[in-house]
Amino acid sequence: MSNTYFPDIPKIQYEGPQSKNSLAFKHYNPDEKVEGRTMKEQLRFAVSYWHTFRGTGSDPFGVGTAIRPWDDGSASLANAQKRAHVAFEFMEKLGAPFYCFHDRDVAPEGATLAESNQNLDAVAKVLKEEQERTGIRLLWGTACLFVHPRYCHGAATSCNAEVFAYAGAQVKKALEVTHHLGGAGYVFWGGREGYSTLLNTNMKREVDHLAKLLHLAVEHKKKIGFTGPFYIEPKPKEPTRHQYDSDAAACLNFLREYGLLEHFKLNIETNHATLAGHTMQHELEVAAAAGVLGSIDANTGDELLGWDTDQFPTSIYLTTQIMLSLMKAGGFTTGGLNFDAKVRRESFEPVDLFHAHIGGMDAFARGLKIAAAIRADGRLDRFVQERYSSWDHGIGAQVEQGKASLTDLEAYILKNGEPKTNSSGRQEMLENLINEFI
Ligand code: XUL
Ligand code: CO
Repeated sequence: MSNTYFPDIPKIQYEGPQSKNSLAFKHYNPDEKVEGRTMKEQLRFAVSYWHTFRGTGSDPFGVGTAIRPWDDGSASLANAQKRAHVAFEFMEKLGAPFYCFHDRDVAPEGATLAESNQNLDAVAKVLKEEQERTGIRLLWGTACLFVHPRYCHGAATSCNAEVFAYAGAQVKKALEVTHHLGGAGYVFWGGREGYSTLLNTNMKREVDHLAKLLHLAVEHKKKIGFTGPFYIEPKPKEPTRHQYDSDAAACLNFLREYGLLEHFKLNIETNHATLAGHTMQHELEVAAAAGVLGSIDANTGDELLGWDTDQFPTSIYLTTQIMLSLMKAGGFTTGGLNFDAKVRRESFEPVDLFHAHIGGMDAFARGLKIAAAIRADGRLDRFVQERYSSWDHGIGAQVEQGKASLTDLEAYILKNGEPKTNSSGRQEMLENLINEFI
C-alpha cells in the first residue's frame, strides 16, 4: 500500500460499534454478509474525484481554505498526475472500491481540444496503472460540459451549434477514456442544459438537441464496444434557473419521447431530489417503478437552504429509506453509491476527507443492516401487501387484467352498493415500526 501523501493515516479498519477511534469503521465491515452478499458488494462505494481531490473550499464569498500539501495549485500535467497517485492512496486507505470523475477533474484543459485530449490520455495512463496496482475501479466517467465559458448557454442545448459540436467532441473522448479504464457506466448530468430566461429560449429546439447528442453518444458507444449503461442524473436547477432533466419523472418522459429509454438508467442524487421538492425515496421509487434505478449520488442537502450543499450523508433515517427502496428494487448491478459530497469549508485538513467518507460509509452500512432487519421481520411488507389485497381477486383482479369496462364497473356497484369500509393507513404505527429498528 502506498504511504506517501497521508503518512499519519493508517488503513481504515472495521473496529465495531464500541470503537471510539475516529479513523475506524464502526459499522461498515466490507466482508460481512447481509442478505447473502457482502457489504462491499451491496454498497459499492465510490469517491468523487471532483470534490475530494479538486475541491478547494471556495464559495461565492471566499477563496479556498483546503490545505492539500501535495498540490502545487498549478494546472500542470505533472500536478494532475501526482494528484492521481494521491487519489489512489486515499481510496486504498479508505477501502473504497470505486471512484468517479469528470474529464476535466483528472486532467487540465489545454489550449485546444487536441491538447486537452493529450492531457487526458497522459493522466488516464496513471489512473490505469493505479487501478491495476490497487484493484480500485471506475464506477463511471463523465464530461464536464459546464465549467468552461464556451458552455455559458449550455452544451447540447446551446443556441450556438459550434458549441454543440465541441460538446460532442468532448463526450466522444470522455466516453473512450471511460471505456479504456473499464468504467462500469457513464453519466450525463445536464449542468447548464436549461435556461436562465424563456425570453431568449427556444425550448423545443434545445430539448431536441439534447436528445440528439444522447443519440449520437449511443451510436458511439456501440461503435467502440462500450457495454456499460448510460445514466442521466436529474437536477431541477443550479446553475440554471430550470434544468430540463429536472427530476426522475421529467427524465423518464424525455427519454421515452425521444426513444432513448432502452439505453439509459437514472443516477439519483439526494440533494437534487431535495431541490426538486421531492424526497430521495420518492425519486428512487419513480426510477425503480420504470426499471431504471441505476446508480446513486449519495449526499444530503440542507432543507433550510435552497441550494446544493452536497454534504456527506449521516442521517440513519435517510440511509435506511434509501436502502429499503434500493433493496426492494433488487440492489445495484452496475451502479453504486458515489459520495458526490464535499467537506465543509471549515473542515480544511486532509484528515477531514477521511472522517467525511468514514461517516458516510458507516451511515450506509447501518442503513443496509436496518433495512435488511426490517425486510427479515416482514411486518412492513405484509402491511403493504395486505393494504392492496382487494386487487388480488374479484373486481380488482379483473381491472388489473384489463377484463373490466366502465359498464362492468357500473354493474358491479349497482349490484354491490358502497365499497367495503376502508382500512386505516396506520402511518403512525408504521413510523413506530421503523423506529423499532433504528
Ligand atoms: C452537480 C452534480 C455533478 C454530477 C456529475 O450537482 O451532481 O457533479 O454528479 O456531473
Ligand atoms: Co451528482
